[in-house]
Amino acid sequence: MGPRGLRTALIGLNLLCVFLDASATVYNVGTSTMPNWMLPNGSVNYTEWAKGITLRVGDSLYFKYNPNLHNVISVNSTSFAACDTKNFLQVWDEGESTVLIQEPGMHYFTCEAPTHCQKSQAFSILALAALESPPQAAPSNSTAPAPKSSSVPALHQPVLLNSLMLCLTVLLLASIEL
Ligand SMILES: [Cu+2]
Repeated sequence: MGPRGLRTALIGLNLLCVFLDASATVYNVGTSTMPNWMLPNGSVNYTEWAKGITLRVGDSLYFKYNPNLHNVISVNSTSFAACDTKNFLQVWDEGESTVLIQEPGMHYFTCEAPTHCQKSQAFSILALAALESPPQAAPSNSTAPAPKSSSVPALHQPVLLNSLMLCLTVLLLASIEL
């Protein structure tokens, strides 16, 4: 690839970085207080929280919890309805988990610890396709502030910054090649 090809590739990469930064959101589950994944104690209602989120494929859910007390499991709708934690689909247990949403549709999360699902440490959340418009919001134009930013209760900035830094690092390395 000549310098011209490299330059074109670099511009493409730059656009991809801008797109990734603008489109992917990391949501703190439930609350902005840390840890955020716990037995509901009156201050947090995961089901209500999930209703206020417009989740899209490519977004992530951030769980922070005491790994001695809790974990995160994804389950199917049947297991979710029955609080059956035996047949989970995936498990995260390191105390800090960023779960990337890879498919549209309903996603179901709970904790494997006995009775925690029954005590409402559980929620279901709908994921829209990556570029789908939310049902209630008109497409935003470039002059209006994005409606998403004002309604997002808790954005986990460090993770977003990490992905941005990764993009910038790749760009820097690519520009050195020029
Ligand atoms: Cu738990």
